Amino acid sequence: MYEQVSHSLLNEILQELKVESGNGRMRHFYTRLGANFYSIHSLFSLLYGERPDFKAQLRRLVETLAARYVGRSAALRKSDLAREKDYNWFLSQKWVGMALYCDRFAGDLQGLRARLPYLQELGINMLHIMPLLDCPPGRSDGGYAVRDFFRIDARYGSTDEISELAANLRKRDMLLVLDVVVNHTSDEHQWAQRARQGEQQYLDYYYVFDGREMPDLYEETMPEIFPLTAPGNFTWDAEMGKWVMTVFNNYQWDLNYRNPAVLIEMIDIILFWANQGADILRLDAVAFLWKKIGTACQNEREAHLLLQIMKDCCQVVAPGVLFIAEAIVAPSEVTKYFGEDAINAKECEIAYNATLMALLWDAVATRNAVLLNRGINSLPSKLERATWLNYVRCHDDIGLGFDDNDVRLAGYDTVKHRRFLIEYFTGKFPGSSARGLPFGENPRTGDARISGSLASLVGLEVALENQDEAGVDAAIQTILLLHSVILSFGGIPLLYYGDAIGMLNSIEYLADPDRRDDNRWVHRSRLDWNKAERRHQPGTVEHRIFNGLKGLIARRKEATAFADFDNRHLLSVENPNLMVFYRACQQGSRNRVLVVANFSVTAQSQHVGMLRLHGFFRQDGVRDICTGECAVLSGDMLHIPPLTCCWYTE
Ligand code: OTU
Repeated sequence: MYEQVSHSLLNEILQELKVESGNGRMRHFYTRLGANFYSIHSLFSLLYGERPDFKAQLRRLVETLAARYVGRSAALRKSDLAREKDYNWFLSQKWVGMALYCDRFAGDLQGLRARLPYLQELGINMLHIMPLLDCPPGRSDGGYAVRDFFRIDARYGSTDEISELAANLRKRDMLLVLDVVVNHTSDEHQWAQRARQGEQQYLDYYYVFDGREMPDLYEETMPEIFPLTAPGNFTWDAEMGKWVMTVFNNYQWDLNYRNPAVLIEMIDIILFWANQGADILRLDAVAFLWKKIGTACQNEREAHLLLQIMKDCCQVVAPGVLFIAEAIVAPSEVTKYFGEDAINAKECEIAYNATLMALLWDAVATRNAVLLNRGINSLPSKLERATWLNYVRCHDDIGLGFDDNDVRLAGYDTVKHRRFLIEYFTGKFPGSSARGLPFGENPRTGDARISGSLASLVGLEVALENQDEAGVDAAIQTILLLHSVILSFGGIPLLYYGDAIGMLNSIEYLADPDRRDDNRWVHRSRLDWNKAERRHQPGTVEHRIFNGLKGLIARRKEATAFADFDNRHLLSVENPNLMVFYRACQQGSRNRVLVVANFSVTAQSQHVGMLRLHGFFRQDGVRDICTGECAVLSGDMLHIPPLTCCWYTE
């Protein structure tokens, strides 16, 4: 019944819009719209059904989709069709990503294009360029305070160069990932400017209030994201004479998705970038999309409904394009961004695995895998056609977002353990050689996160300063160990640009008044290409890291068991320093890979009895994929060198 209503409404809208259904060019559009409209209509009704302009808004949405479909190039449409057939294409082990800043890595887009061979040398075939859109110079939050969603910042080049780059990448069989900042705009965006001038249409794009009554109600339950630099969640705008919701920095105005016009604008923006040739879009801060008094204003059901509409609309216009959910939220919440009660992702196909990231850092500090194993065990399973983005470091800080219950079960006091981690990574804990900085310390709650480059956090900076060779070795081993885990865990590994050559912290940002209060810039330094050149000189730190990673990446791509078909089996072993899991090939049990990671700084042994139970070590033992040698056994004990992760095959 409802489906019929949906269907006739769609026909009515199409007639009003006078888009000819007989038009051959629009054939796939109609098929896909027909297939997705029931869902789009239901979701749109749930969110906006009470509004008198409901039908007009829905019509506007369909019109937007039709216009963007018309604008999609023949090449991209062809790729859509191919990916619709090979719909699990992104679960393959062949993909390995890197996130980088265009300017910090290569100056501008031309420079970036010239550096693609460097990425290919390492084996990278998925390129996430950090946000490129036009932002006000000083107040940009590293690109996340967008002033114009349709124009890239002139410093990088022209907007056309993006589609050229995308086409170039396609020829190299590389994927392009771009950001869409869906939660907020810069206060200099024209919507914000027009709101300031009192235009009601644009005041309705944001959460704007005359007095403190509503902001105070919201504040009762909203946490602070940047408590030191941007306390509270509202900013007084003197020009407007009103309070505006600014969850992140005070110049980032939160969009109000209670207004369907905002959703339609954002879908239009998403499809615009899909049409520029992006293969994957990273949707920033998706947990924050819906605000409700009396809640933390994160992970609300409506935020999920919004993402579902965005996905459905993308299925209609650009079905080959995937979404990454950037939702740095509790483990129990994060898998919901794939969509619940489904097989295929109905929100985002890919989600940042912040849980694994934080757990890996816990293992580095504690030198054991106790919490890591617990945390992985309680990571809710994901949908079949969905995958993780596994990373060690990214442009943001490290949040210690473990499940408190897991922390307790691991035998720690939740408060004391987090304090230990902060002390460890800021180098205050006795014996720690980490050089991180506390980020977002909240004096009220005692919370803090951590900034710092991978190399500095694992002690490379300190070891180099002290000319401590063993320390250098341990730091390099740790870098390779962590990457070895994200390359074998299941999902798409995402490297962070400086990490492949061991870039240290850079304090350059302190000289820039616009950046000095945000210490995340300590790990967003300019890539030192002289240093990168040393990757070709055997014996250098750069060579050891780069070459090590390059080998791991190549081996990953060969191991079909590493494709992500929910084929990871975590094994419980007696040795608390080890994480042990195996990956089984989708077809049959042959070709399995056993992953054994030792987080201790000393060699560890593990009885192979249990591994035998799982069919490993049947006869002569197993072969190490990376070295080609057999596993080191003495009697029935398997030996794993310190800070090492081995990939064994039968
Ligand atoms: C994201 O961050 C971006 O990655 C940050 O670089 C931006 O500053 C922020 O959004 C605002 O656009 O929203 O869902 O430091 O982990 O703010 C999580 C905390 C986010 C970040 C968090 C994150």
